[in-house]
Amino acid sequence: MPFLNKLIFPLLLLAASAKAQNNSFTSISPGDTEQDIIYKAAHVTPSPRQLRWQQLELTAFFHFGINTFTNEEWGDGKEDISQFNPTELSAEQWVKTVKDAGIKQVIITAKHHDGFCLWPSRFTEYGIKNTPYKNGKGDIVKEVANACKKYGVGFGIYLSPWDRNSAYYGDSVKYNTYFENQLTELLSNYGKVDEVWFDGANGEGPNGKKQVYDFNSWYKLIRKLQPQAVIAIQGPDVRWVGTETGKGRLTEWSVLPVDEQQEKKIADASQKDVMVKPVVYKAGEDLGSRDRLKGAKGLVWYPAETDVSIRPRWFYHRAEDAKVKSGQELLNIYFTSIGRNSLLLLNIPPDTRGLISDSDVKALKDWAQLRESLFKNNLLKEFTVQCTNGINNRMLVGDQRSFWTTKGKDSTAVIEFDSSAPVSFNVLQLREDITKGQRIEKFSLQCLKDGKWIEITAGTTVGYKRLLSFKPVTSGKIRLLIESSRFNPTLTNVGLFKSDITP
Ligand code: FUL
Repeated sequence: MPFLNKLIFPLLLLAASAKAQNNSFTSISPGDTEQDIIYKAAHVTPSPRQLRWQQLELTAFFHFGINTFTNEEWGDGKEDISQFNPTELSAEQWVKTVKDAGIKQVIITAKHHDGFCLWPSRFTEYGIKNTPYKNGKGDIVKEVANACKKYGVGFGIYLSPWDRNSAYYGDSVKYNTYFENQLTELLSNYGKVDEVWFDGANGEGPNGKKQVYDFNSWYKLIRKLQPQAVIAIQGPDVRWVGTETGKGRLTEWSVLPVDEQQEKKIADASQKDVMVKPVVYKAGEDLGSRDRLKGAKGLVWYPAETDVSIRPRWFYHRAEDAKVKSGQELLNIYFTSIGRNSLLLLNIPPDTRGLISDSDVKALKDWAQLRESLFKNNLLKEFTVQCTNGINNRMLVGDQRSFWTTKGKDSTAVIEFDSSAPVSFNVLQLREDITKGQRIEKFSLQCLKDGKWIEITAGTTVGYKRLLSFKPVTSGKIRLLIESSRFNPTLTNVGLFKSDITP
Protein backbone atom coordinates (compact mmCIF):
# COMPACT_ATOMS: atom_id res chain seq x y z
CA MET A 1 0.00 0.00 0.00
CA PRO A 2 2.73 2.62 0.68
CA PHE A 3 3.85 2.18 -2.92
CA LEU A 4 0.31 2.68 -4.20
CA ASN A 5 -0.13 5.66 -1.92
CA LYS A 6 2.89 7.29 -3.40
CA LEU A 7 1.67 6.89 -6.96
CA ILE A 8 -2.07 7.31 -6.69
CA PHE A 9 -2.76 9.79 -3.96
CA PRO A 10 -1.12 12.82 -5.55
CA LEU A 11 -3.29 12.13 -8.60
CA LEU A 12 -6.36 11.87 -6.42
CA LEU A 13 -5.57 15.22 -4.90
CA LEU A 14 -5.25 16.69 -8.37
CA ALA A 15 -8.55 15.17 -9.40
CA ALA A 16 -10.05 16.33 -6.14
CA SER A 17 -8.78 19.89 -6.54
CA ALA A 18 -11.59 20.37 -9.04
CA LYS A 19 -13.97 18.33 -6.86
CA ALA A 20 -15.72 21.28 -5.35
CA GLN A 21 -17.70 21.68 -8.60
CA ASN A 22 -17.70 18.14 -9.92
CA ASN A 23 -17.79 14.45 -9.14
CA SER A 24 -14.99 13.14 -11.30
CA PHE A 25 -13.73 10.96 -8.44
CA THR A 26 -15.47 8.90 -5.77
CA SER A 27 -13.94 6.72 -3.11
CA ILE A 28 -15.06 3.18 -2.37
CA SER A 29 -15.34 2.13 1.27
CA PRO A 30 -14.45 -1.39 2.36
CA GLY A 31 -18.10 -1.96 3.34
CA ASP A 32 -19.55 -0.97 -0.05
CA THR A 33 -21.57 -3.73 -1.70
CA GLU A 34 -21.40 -4.47 -5.41
CA GLN A 35 -24.64 -2.55 -5.78
CA ASP A 36 -23.19 0.45 -3.94
CA ILE A 37 -20.19 0.43 -6.26
CA ILE A 38 -22.40 0.39 -9.37
CA TYR A 39 -24.54 3.20 -7.98
CA LYS A 40 -21.40 5.24 -7.35
CA ALA A 41 -20.01 4.44 -10.81
CA ALA A 42 -23.23 5.69 -12.42
CA HIS A 43 -22.78 9.08 -10.73
CA VAL A 44 -19.15 9.82 -11.55
CA THR A 45 -19.10 12.67 -14.09
CA PRO A 46 -16.46 14.55 -16.10
CA SER A 47 -14.75 17.59 -14.60
CA PRO A 48 -15.47 20.84 -16.50
CA ARG A 49 -12.15 20.61 -18.32
CA GLN A 50 -12.77 16.97 -19.27
CA LEU A 51 -16.26 17.83 -20.52
CA ARG A 52 -14.99 20.67 -22.69
CA TRP A 53 -12.32 18.36 -24.10
CA GLN A 54 -14.76 15.51 -24.85
CA GLN A 55 -17.13 17.87 -26.64
CA LEU A 56 -14.35 18.82 -29.07
CA GLU A 57 -14.67 15.31 -30.57
CA LEU A 58 -11.86 15.96 -33.07
CA THR A 59 -8.37 17.25 -32.34
CA ALA A 60 -5.15 17.20 -34.37
CA PHE A 61 -1.49 16.54 -33.78
CA PHE A 62 1.19 18.33 -35.77
CA HIS A 63 4.35 16.21 -35.58
CA PHE A 64 7.03 18.55 -36.88
CA GLY A 65 10.68 18.97 -35.93
CA ILE A 66 14.20 17.94 -36.83
CA ASN A 67 12.89 14.46 -37.78
CA THR A 68 10.96 16.07 -40.64
CA PHE A 69 14.31 17.00 -42.20
CA THR A 70 16.31 13.88 -41.34
CA ASN A 71 13.51 11.52 -42.42
CA GLU A 72 13.54 9.92 -38.95
CA GLU A 73 10.81 9.01 -36.46
CA TRP A 74 12.89 8.97 -33.29
CA GLY A 75 15.94 11.24 -33.62
CA ASP A 76 18.81 10.45 -31.26
CA GLY A 77 19.44 14.05 -30.24
CA LYS A 78 22.71 14.24 -32.19
CA GLU A 79 21.24 15.46 -35.47
CA ASP A 80 22.82 18.36 -37.33
CA ILE A 81 20.15 20.97 -36.72
CA SER A 82 21.35 23.27 -39.48
CA GLN A 83 19.19 21.04 -41.71
CA PHE A 84 16.06 22.52 -40.13
CA ASN A 85 14.85 25.11 -42.62
CA PRO A 86 11.22 25.03 -43.74
CA THR A 87 11.14 27.67 -46.46
CA GLU A 88 7.37 28.08 -46.90
CA LEU A 89 6.13 27.44 -43.39
CA SER A 90 2.61 28.64 -42.73
CA ALA A 91 1.08 27.69 -39.39
CA GLU A 92 -2.07 29.41 -40.64
CA GLN A 93 -2.29 26.88 -43.47
CA TRP A 94 -1.98 24.05 -40.91
CA VAL A 95 -4.64 25.40 -38.60
CA LYS A 96 -7.05 26.51 -41.35
CA THR A 97 -6.75 23.15 -43.12
CA VAL A 98 -7.67 21.17 -40.02
CA LYS A 99 -10.34 23.64 -38.95
CA ASP A 100 -12.02 23.23 -42.34
CA ALA A 101 -12.10 19.48 -41.63
CA GLY A 102 -14.02 20.05 -38.37
CA ILE A 103 -11.03 19.78 -36.01
CA LYS A 104 -11.44 21.90 -32.89
CA GLN A 105 -8.03 21.80 -31.19
CA VAL A 106 -4.42 21.15 -32.21
CA ILE A 107 -1.31 19.92 -30.41
CA ILE A 108 2.17 20.87 -31.61
CA THR A 109 5.22 18.72 -30.85
CA ALA A 110 7.09 21.53 -29.12
CA LYS A 111 9.78 18.96 -28.24
CA HIS A 112 9.88 15.33 -29.37
CA HIS A 113 12.18 12.62 -27.99
CA ASP A 114 15.24 14.07 -29.79
CA GLY A 115 15.08 17.14 -27.54
CA PHE A 116 14.89 19.65 -30.43
CA CYS A 117 12.80 22.67 -29.41
CA LEU A 118 10.44 24.44 -31.81
CA TRP A 119 10.54 27.53 -29.60
CA PRO A 120 13.61 29.57 -28.57
CA SER A 121 14.02 27.97 -25.14
CA ARG A 122 16.49 29.77 -22.87
CA PHE A 123 17.49 26.45 -21.37
CA THR A 124 19.04 24.63 -24.34
CA GLU A 125 21.01 25.36 -27.47
CA TYR A 126 19.39 22.42 -29.26
CA GLY A 127 16.52 24.16 -30.95
CA ILE A 128 15.13 26.52 -33.50
CA LYS A 129 17.24 29.48 -32.33
CA ASN A 130 20.33 27.77 -33.74
CA THR A 131 18.91 26.90 -37.15
CA PRO A 132 18.74 28.82 -40.44
CA TYR A 133 14.95 29.15 -40.01
CA LYS A 134 14.28 32.91 -39.94
CA ASN A 135 17.98 33.31 -39.14
CA GLY A 136 17.45 31.83 -35.71
CA LYS A 137 14.67 34.29 -34.88
CA GLY A 138 11.79 31.88 -35.50
CA ASP A 139 9.31 30.51 -32.98
CA ILE A 140 6.99 27.88 -34.42
CA VAL A 141 5.13 27.36 -31.13
CA LYS A 142 4.20 31.04 -31.29
CA GLU A 143 3.20 30.80 -34.96
CA VAL A 144 0.85 27.91 -34.18
CA ALA A 145 -0.53 29.58 -31.05
CA ASN A 146 -1.25 32.76 -33.03
CA ALA A 147 -2.90 30.85 -35.88
CA CYS A 148 -5.10 29.06 -33.32
CA LYS A 149 -6.15 32.41 -31.87
CA LYS A 150 -6.91 33.76 -35.34
CA TYR A 151 -9.10 30.79 -36.29
CA GLY A 152 -10.65 30.13 -32.88
CA VAL A 153 -9.07 26.68 -32.54
CA GLY A 154 -7.85 25.20 -29.23
CA PHE A 155 -4.09 25.05 -28.67
CA GLY A 156 -2.10 22.28 -27.00
CA ILE A 157 1.52 21.29 -26.52
CA TYR A 158 3.38 17.98 -26.67
CA LEU A 159 6.50 18.13 -24.54
CA SER A 160 8.32 14.82 -24.54
CA PRO A 161 9.61 13.79 -21.11
CA TRP A 162 12.13 11.51 -22.83
CA ASP A 163 14.90 13.80 -24.14
CA ARG A 164 17.82 12.21 -25.97
CA ASN A 165 19.79 15.42 -26.26
CA SER A 166 19.79 16.93 -22.80
CA ALA A 167 22.99 16.38 -20.82
CA TYR A 168 20.85 16.44 -17.68
CA TYR A 169 18.78 13.45 -18.75
CA GLY A 170 19.37 10.65 -16.25
CA ASP A 171 20.33 13.05 -13.46
CA SER A 172 16.79 13.07 -12.15
CA VAL A 173 16.83 16.25 -10.09
CA LYS A 174 18.65 18.36 -12.68
CA TYR A 175 16.57 17.08 -15.56
CA ASN A 176 13.29 17.61 -13.70
CA THR A 177 14.27 21.23 -13.09
CA TYR A 178 15.22 21.62 -16.76
CA PHE A 179 11.88 20.14 -17.80
CA GLU A 180 9.98 22.36 -15.40
CA ASN A 181 11.75 25.42 -16.82
CA GLN A 182 10.76 24.44 -20.34
CA LEU A 183 7.21 23.76 -19.28
CA THR A 184 7.07 27.15 -17.59
CA GLU A 185 8.20 28.86 -20.81
CA LEU A 186 5.53 27.08 -22.83
CA LEU A 187 2.76 27.70 -20.34
CA SER A 188 3.63 31.36 -19.77
CA ASN A 189 4.48 32.86 -23.14
CA TYR A 190 1.85 31.65 -25.60
CA GLY A 191 -1.53 32.59 -24.13
CA LYS A 192 -4.12 29.95 -23.29
CA VAL A 193 -2.99 26.33 -23.49
CA ASP A 194 -5.86 23.84 -23.66
CA GLU A 195 -4.06 20.50 -23.56
CA VAL A 196 -0.67 19.28 -22.34
CA TRP A 197 0.29 15.93 -23.82
CA PHE A 198 2.93 13.82 -22.06
CA ASP A 199 3.55 10.51 -23.70
CA GLY A 200 4.93 7.50 -21.96
CA ALA A 201 7.52 6.43 -24.54
CA ASN A 202 10.97 5.82 -23.18
CA GLY A 203 13.34 3.90 -25.35
CA GLU A 204 16.39 3.85 -23.08
CA GLY A 205 17.59 0.26 -22.87
CA PRO A 206 18.76 -1.62 -19.79
CA ASN A 207 22.15 0.09 -20.06
CA GLY A 208 20.70 3.48 -20.94
CA LYS A 209 20.11 6.43 -18.65
CA LYS A 210 17.40 6.04 -16.06
CA GLN A 211 15.40 9.16 -15.41
CA VAL A 212 12.72 9.40 -12.72
CA TYR A 213 10.20 11.96 -13.90
CA ASP A 214 8.63 14.29 -11.36
CA PHE A 215 5.17 14.19 -12.91
CA ASN A 216 3.41 15.41 -9.80
CA SER A 217 5.32 18.71 -9.72
CA TRP A 218 4.65 19.14 -13.42
CA TYR A 219 0.92 18.57 -12.92
CA LYS A 220 0.86 21.16 -10.14
CA LEU A 221 2.65 23.64 -12.35
CA ILE A 222 0.15 23.10 -15.17
CA ARG A 223 -2.81 23.49 -12.80
CA LYS A 224 -1.29 26.72 -11.54
CA LEU A 225 -0.39 28.28 -14.88
CA GLN A 226 -3.12 26.88 -17.14
CA PRO A 227 -5.90 25.54 -14.92
CA GLN A 228 -8.27 24.85 -17.84
CA ALA A 229 -5.78 22.59 -19.69
CA VAL A 230 -6.37 18.85 -19.73
CA ILE A 231 -3.29 16.76 -19.01
CA ALA A 232 -3.28 13.80 -21.35
CA ILE A 233 -1.80 10.29 -21.38
CA GLN A 234 0.79 10.51 -18.58
CA GLY A 235 -1.70 12.57 -16.65
CA PRO A 236 -4.89 12.60 -14.62
CA ASP A 237 -7.47 13.88 -17.15
CA VAL A 238 -7.23 11.87 -20.35
CA ARG A 239 -6.13 8.28 -21.01
CA TRP A 240 -4.49 6.71 -24.07
CA VAL A 241 -6.88 4.22 -25.62
CA GLY A 242 -3.90 1.87 -25.91
CA THR A 243 -3.53 1.41 -29.66
CA GLU A 244 -2.44 3.51 -32.63
CA THR A 245 -4.73 1.72 -35.09
CA GLY A 246 -7.57 4.21 -34.66
CA LYS A 247 -9.79 1.33 -33.49
CA GLY A 248 -10.89 1.65 -29.90
CA ARG A 249 -12.68 -0.85 -27.72
CA LEU A 250 -16.22 -2.02 -28.52
CA THR A 251 -17.00 -1.54 -24.84
CA GLU A 252 -15.47 1.72 -23.65
CA TRP A 253 -16.18 3.01 -20.16
CA SER A 254 -15.08 6.47 -19.07
CA VAL A 255 -15.48 5.50 -15.39
CA LEU A 256 -12.62 3.28 -14.29
CA PRO A 257 -10.95 1.98 -11.15
CA VAL A 258 -8.59 4.70 -9.97
CA ASP A 259 -5.60 2.35 -10.36
CA GLU A 260 -5.80 2.94 -14.11
CA GLN A 261 -4.26 6.38 -13.42
CA GLN A 262 -1.15 4.90 -11.83
CA GLU A 263 1.98 6.42 -13.29
CA LYS A 264 3.76 3.09 -13.46
CA LYS A 265 0.83 1.32 -15.06
CA ILE A 266 0.62 3.96 -17.79
CA ALA A 267 4.39 3.87 -18.38
CA ASP A 268 4.43 0.06 -18.58
CA ALA A 269 1.71 0.08 -21.22
CA SER A 270 3.38 2.82 -23.27
CA GLN A 271 5.48 2.64 -26.39
CA LYS A 272 8.90 1.00 -25.96
CA ASP A 273 10.01 0.93 -29.57
CA VAL A 274 9.89 3.27 -32.53
CA MET A 275 7.19 1.23 -34.23
CA VAL A 276 4.43 -0.11 -32.00
CA LYS A 277 2.83 -3.46 -32.65
CA PRO A 278 -0.78 -2.70 -33.54
CA VAL A 279 -3.09 -3.68 -30.72
CA VAL A 280 -6.44 -4.87 -32.03
CA TYR A 281 -9.13 -5.06 -29.35
CA LYS A 282 -11.50 -8.00 -29.28
CA ALA A 283 -15.06 -8.02 -28.02
CA GLY A 284 -15.13 -8.42 -24.25
CA GLU A 285 -11.95 -6.41 -23.61
CA ASP A 286 -12.80 -3.43 -21.44
CA LEU A 287 -11.52 -1.52 -18.44
CA GLY A 288 -14.67 -0.54 -16.57
CA SER A 289 -17.25 -3.32 -16.61
CA ARG A 290 -18.88 -4.50 -13.36
CA ASP A 291 -16.24 -7.17 -12.86
CA ARG A 292 -13.44 -4.66 -13.26
CA LEU A 293 -14.93 -2.28 -10.72
CA LYS A 294 -15.10 -4.92 -8.01
CA GLY A 295 -12.28 -4.34 -5.54
CA ALA A 296 -11.54 -0.80 -6.79
CA LYS A 297 -10.29 1.65 -4.17
CA GLY A 298 -11.99 4.50 -5.93
CA LEU A 299 -13.59 5.36 -9.24
CA VAL A 300 -12.53 8.08 -11.56
CA TRP A 301 -13.71 9.71 -14.79
CA TYR A 302 -10.82 8.89 -17.10
CA PRO A 303 -11.91 9.05 -20.76
CA ALA A 304 -10.12 7.56 -23.76
CA GLU A 305 -8.24 9.44 -26.46
CA THR A 306 -7.55 7.60 -29.72
CA ASP A 307 -4.47 8.90 -31.52
CA VAL A 308 -3.67 7.81 -35.04
CA SER A 309 -1.69 9.29 -37.92
CA ILE A 310 -3.13 10.18 -41.34
CA ARG A 311 0.09 8.61 -42.65
CA PRO A 312 1.75 5.31 -41.71
CA ARG A 313 4.08 7.12 -39.27
CA TRP A 314 4.02 10.24 -37.10
CA PHE A 315 6.49 12.49 -38.94
CA TYR A 316 6.38 13.45 -42.62
CA HIS A 317 8.24 11.14 -45.00
CA ARG A 318 8.07 11.86 -48.72
CA ALA A 319 8.02 8.14 -49.49
CA GLU A 320 4.65 7.93 -47.75
CA ASP A 321 2.90 10.56 -49.91
CA ALA A 322 0.91 7.85 -51.65
CA LYS A 323 0.01 6.17 -48.36
CA VAL A 324 -2.11 8.92 -46.88
CA LYS A 325 -5.36 7.53 -45.48
CA SER A 326 -8.31 8.32 -47.76
CA GLY A 327 -11.48 10.15 -46.73
CA GLN A 328 -13.23 6.77 -46.55
CA GLU A 329 -10.52 5.30 -44.29
CA LEU A 330 -10.74 8.35 -42.05
CA LEU A 331 -14.51 7.92 -41.90
CA ASN A 332 -14.00 4.34 -40.73
CA ILE A 333 -11.67 5.67 -38.03
CA TYR A 334 -14.32 8.23 -37.04
CA PHE A 335 -16.68 5.32 -36.40
CA THR A 336 -14.15 3.25 -34.48
CA SER A 337 -12.90 6.13 -32.28
CA ILE A 338 -15.48 8.88 -31.72
CA GLY A 339 -18.18 6.31 -32.43
CA ARG A 340 -16.80 4.21 -29.57
CA ASN A 341 -16.91 6.78 -26.81
CA SER A 342 -13.47 8.26 -27.42
CA LEU A 343 -12.00 11.50 -28.70
CA LEU A 344 -10.04 11.30 -31.96
CA LEU A 345 -6.57 12.86 -32.06
CA LEU A 346 -5.57 12.72 -35.72
CA ASN A 347 -1.95 13.42 -36.64
CA ILE A 348 -1.30 15.47 -39.78
CA PRO A 349 2.46 16.04 -40.13
CA PRO A 350 3.58 19.11 -42.09
CA ASP A 351 6.19 18.46 -44.79
CA THR A 352 9.72 19.84 -45.29
CA ARG A 353 8.34 23.03 -46.86
CA GLY A 354 6.47 23.62 -43.62
CA LEU A 355 3.06 23.00 -45.21
CA ILE A 356 0.45 20.27 -44.99
CA SER A 357 0.87 18.41 -48.29
CA ASP A 358 -1.75 18.36 -51.00
CA SER A 359 -2.48 14.65 -50.52
CA ASP A 360 -3.30 15.19 -46.83
CA VAL A 361 -5.34 18.33 -47.57
CA LYS A 362 -7.41 16.39 -50.10
CA ALA A 363 -8.00 13.44 -47.75
CA LEU A 364 -9.15 15.82 -45.00
CA LYS A 365 -11.55 17.58 -47.39
CA ASP A 366 -13.01 14.28 -48.63
CA TRP A 367 -13.43 13.11 -45.05
CA ALA A 368 -15.24 16.30 -43.99
CA GLN A 369 -17.59 16.03 -46.98
CA LEU A 370 -18.39 12.40 -46.25
CA ARG A 371 -19.25 13.25 -42.63
CA GLU A 372 -21.25 16.28 -43.65
CA SER A 373 -23.44 14.36 -46.09
CA LEU A 374 -23.82 11.35 -43.80
CA PHE A 375 -24.94 13.21 -40.67
CA LYS A 376 -26.91 16.01 -42.39
CA ASN A 377 -30.31 14.47 -41.92
CA ASN A 378 -31.53 12.47 -38.96
CA LEU A 379 -34.19 10.30 -40.59
CA LEU A 380 -35.99 9.82 -37.26
CA LYS A 381 -37.03 13.48 -37.22
CA GLU A 382 -40.17 12.60 -39.15
CA PHE A 383 -41.07 9.70 -36.80
CA THR A 384 -43.33 9.69 -33.78
CA VAL A 385 -41.57 8.66 -30.56
CA GLN A 386 -43.15 6.59 -27.81
CA CYS A 387 -41.76 5.27 -24.58
CA THR A 388 -44.20 4.54 -21.76
CA ASN A 389 -41.67 5.06 -18.99
CA GLY A 390 -39.72 7.82 -20.76
CA ILE A 391 -39.40 11.52 -19.93
CA ASN A 392 -38.80 14.01 -22.77
CA ASN A 393 -39.36 11.41 -25.51
CA ARG A 394 -39.65 13.89 -28.34
CA MET A 395 -36.30 15.49 -27.75
CA LEU A 396 -34.51 12.23 -28.59
CA VAL A 397 -34.75 13.04 -32.26
CA GLY A 398 -34.79 16.82 -32.02
CA ASP A 399 -32.53 19.40 -30.52
CA GLN A 400 -30.41 18.78 -27.48
CA ARG A 401 -31.58 21.42 -25.05
CA SER A 402 -32.57 18.77 -22.57
CA PHE A 403 -32.14 15.03 -22.14
CA TRP A 404 -34.28 11.93 -22.18
CA THR A 405 -34.45 9.60 -19.20
CA THR A 406 -36.75 7.09 -17.51
CA LYS A 407 -39.34 7.53 -14.79
CA GLY A 408 -38.94 6.25 -11.23
CA LYS A 409 -36.09 3.81 -10.85
CA ASP A 410 -36.37 2.19 -14.28
CA SER A 411 -33.04 1.16 -15.70
CA THR A 412 -34.48 -0.36 -18.89
CA ALA A 413 -36.72 1.07 -21.59
CA VAL A 414 -38.26 0.38 -24.97
CA ILE A 415 -38.43 3.42 -27.25
CA GLU A 416 -40.58 3.04 -30.36
CA PHE A 417 -40.25 5.12 -33.51
CA ASP A 418 -43.10 5.06 -36.03
CA SER A 419 -43.70 6.50 -39.45
CA SER A 420 -46.16 5.67 -42.20
CA ALA A 421 -43.37 6.42 -44.69
CA PRO A 422 -40.64 3.77 -44.32
CA VAL A 423 -37.03 4.98 -44.61
CA SER A 424 -33.81 3.27 -45.56
CA PHE A 425 -30.88 3.59 -43.13
CA ASN A 426 -27.57 1.94 -42.27
CA VAL A 427 -26.11 4.00 -39.39
CA LEU A 428 -27.28 4.33 -35.77
CA GLN A 429 -26.07 7.14 -33.52
CA LEU A 430 -26.66 7.20 -29.76
CA ARG A 431 -25.49 9.75 -27.23
CA GLU A 432 -25.73 9.68 -23.46
CA ASP A 433 -25.86 12.83 -21.37
CA ILE A 434 -22.44 12.35 -19.81
CA THR A 435 -22.96 15.30 -17.46
CA LYS A 436 -25.17 12.81 -15.57
CA GLY A 437 -22.63 9.98 -15.87
CA GLN A 438 -22.13 6.96 -18.10
CA ARG A 439 -24.77 4.33 -17.44
CA ILE A 440 -25.96 2.27 -20.42
CA GLU A 441 -24.55 -1.26 -20.49
CA LYS A 442 -26.53 -2.97 -23.23
CA PHE A 443 -28.81 -1.86 -26.06
CA SER A 444 -30.22 -3.14 -29.32
CA LEU A 445 -32.07 -1.76 -32.33
CA GLN A 446 -34.93 -3.71 -33.90
CA CYS A 447 -37.43 -3.29 -36.73
CA LEU A 448 -40.81 -4.87 -37.26
CA LYS A 449 -40.92 -7.34 -40.12
CA ASP A 450 -43.91 -9.58 -40.88
CA GLY A 451 -45.28 -8.94 -37.39
CA LYS A 452 -41.99 -9.87 -35.66
CA TRP A 453 -39.27 -7.69 -34.10
CA ILE A 454 -35.95 -8.43 -35.81
CA GLU A 455 -32.58 -7.27 -34.41
CA ILE A 456 -30.68 -4.85 -36.68
CA THR A 457 -27.69 -4.14 -34.45
CA ALA A 458 -26.71 -4.23 -30.78
CA GLY A 459 -24.03 -2.92 -28.50
CA THR A 460 -22.85 -2.42 -24.95
CA THR A 461 -21.60 1.03 -23.89
CA VAL A 462 -22.78 4.32 -25.38
CA GLY A 463 -21.06 7.20 -23.54
CA TYR A 464 -20.46 10.49 -25.31
CA LYS A 465 -21.22 9.04 -28.73
CA ARG A 466 -21.85 5.58 -30.16
CA LEU A 467 -21.99 4.89 -33.89
CA LEU A 468 -22.86 1.58 -35.46
CA SER A 469 -23.16 0.76 -39.13
CA PHE A 470 -24.93 -2.19 -40.72
CA LYS A 471 -26.44 -3.37 -44.01
CA PRO A 472 -29.18 -0.98 -45.20
CA VAL A 473 -32.60 -1.63 -43.67
CA THR A 474 -35.90 -0.11 -44.85
CA SER A 475 -38.60 0.27 -42.21
CA GLY A 476 -41.15 2.61 -40.64
CA LYS A 477 -41.44 0.67 -37.37
CA ILE A 478 -38.28 0.69 -35.34
CA ARG A 479 -37.49 0.34 -31.65
CA LEU A 480 -34.50 0.90 -29.42
CA LEU A 481 -34.17 -1.33 -26.39
CA ILE A 482 -32.13 -0.15 -23.43
CA GLU A 483 -31.63 -3.58 -21.95
CA SER A 484 -29.35 -2.79 -19.06
CA SER A 485 -28.17 0.38 -17.37
CA ARG A 486 -26.37 1.19 -14.09
CA PHE A 487 -29.02 3.71 -13.08
CA ASN A 488 -31.75 5.58 -14.97
CA PRO A 489 -30.35 5.72 -18.53
CA THR A 490 -30.07 9.09 -20.22
CA LEU A 491 -29.88 9.96 -23.91
CA THR A 492 -29.48 13.25 -25.69
CA ASN A 493 -29.95 11.87 -29.16
CA VAL A 494 -30.98 8.87 -31.22
CA GLY A 495 -30.17 9.20 -34.91
CA LEU A 496 -30.61 7.03 -37.98
CA PHE A 497 -28.72 7.95 -41.11
CA LYS A 498 -28.16 6.63 -44.60
CA SER A 499 -24.70 6.51 -46.10
CA ASP A 500 -23.97 5.46 -49.69
CA ILE A 501 -20.67 4.04 -48.58
CA THR A 502 -20.95 1.78 -45.57
CA PRO A 503 -18.40 2.80 -42.94
C1 FUL B 1 4.59 8.00 -29.07
C2 FUL B 1 5.89 8.54 -29.65
O1 FUL B 1 6.96 7.67 -29.40
C3 FUL B 1 5.66 8.70 -31.14
O2 FUL B 1 6.82 9.13 -31.80
C4 FUL B 1 4.54 9.70 -31.31
O3 FUL B 1 4.94 10.96 -30.83
C5 FUL B 1 3.29 9.22 -30.58
C6 FUL B 1 2.14 10.17 -30.64
O4 FUL B 1 3.57 8.97 -29.23
O5 FUL B 1 4.67 7.60 -27.78
